[in-house]
Amino acid sequence: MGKFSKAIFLIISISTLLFAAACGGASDKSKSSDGKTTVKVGVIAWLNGSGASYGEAITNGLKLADKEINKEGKVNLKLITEDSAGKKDQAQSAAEKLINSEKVSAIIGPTLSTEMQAVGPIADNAGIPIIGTSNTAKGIPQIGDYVFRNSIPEELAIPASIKAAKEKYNAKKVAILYGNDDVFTKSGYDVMKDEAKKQGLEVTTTEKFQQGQADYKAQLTKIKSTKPDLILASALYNEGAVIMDQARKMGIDVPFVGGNGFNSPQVIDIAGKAADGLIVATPWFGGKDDEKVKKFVDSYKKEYGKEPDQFAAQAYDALFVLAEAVERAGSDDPDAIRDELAKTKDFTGILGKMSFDKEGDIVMDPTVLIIKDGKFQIFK
Ligand code: 1QQ
Repeated sequence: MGKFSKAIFLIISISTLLFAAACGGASDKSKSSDGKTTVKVGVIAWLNGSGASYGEAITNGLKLADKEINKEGKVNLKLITEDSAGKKDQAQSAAEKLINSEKVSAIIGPTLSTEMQAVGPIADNAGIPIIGTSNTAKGIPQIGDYVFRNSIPEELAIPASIKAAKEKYNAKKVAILYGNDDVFTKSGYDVMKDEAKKQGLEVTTTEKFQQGQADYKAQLTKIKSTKPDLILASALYNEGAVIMDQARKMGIDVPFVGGNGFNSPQVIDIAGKAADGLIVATPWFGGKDDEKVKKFVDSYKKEYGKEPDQFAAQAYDALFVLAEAVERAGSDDPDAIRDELAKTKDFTGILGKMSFDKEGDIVMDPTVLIIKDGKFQIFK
């Protein structure tokens, strides 16, 4: 090689090296042998304890979505799941492990708003996008730019169900009952209180309870004496179902309006007939005449031997939203994935059509359902 060609050779080699470095190791590593972008996704779910059915539905929905995405899609998502047991501290340690040791590029979860209030800031500070699929308290996506959710906030759901119940039963007076030691149940209460006022409903009494409480007779006796037309209750399914059971046994037969925590088939499993008359608003209705919904319900039943609930459906859609963002990003870079997630618009999943607003919150209309004859049905 002459001096000139040596110099050219050197320039070409250096530029090749510089180009490779600029492309970054992350995106190269993120391509599997079949050319698909491969991304590690952390999952934090409540899998043990009194609310384990929430986490079971969520992880079932995610596993089903993951199978379909990896089989048909253009990306490969590897789920790494951690149990939070519905506890803030455990959710926090799970997030730290997923971010620092597992080096995930995105997180789905955690289940409770109480947990997300602790985990959201950790993910946000680390620059890891996180999608809540079941958090409905106020202020969740506002935690930071990396925090999203595809669950309908209580601020949207509760006004819809109170309005429908008020109109149907010509209600004038409501009693309110809520858990005062959980971010979601308290947030639901705030909405119930404001909404009752807005809709001109008189609040006859406001009663509180704690998570894990077994006996609600004191609160229910008080409520019964005030003769409300409706009971607005903000509870997780375990407490909610016991409340309904005890209320019916005490001869309280007015309808209940509940928030997101009540929207679980567990309420029917635990309370049986006593769950009839519970009204909730939700983005999910499994009886919808829609090809995507039918296919999902069929595959879910085949895989897990039971009907999917709202928690399974929201988790399922969330993973597809993430998969599309990863596909557009074309890499496992968390910043690129976040930016693409933020652009999600008119995504059509089994919940219907959804977009993220500029804060990362869901834009979607809820459907009002009632439990009748032991089944969630459209409230008419
Ligand atoms: C929240 C909720 C719960 C009902 C999730 C299980 O909506 O904590 O925000």
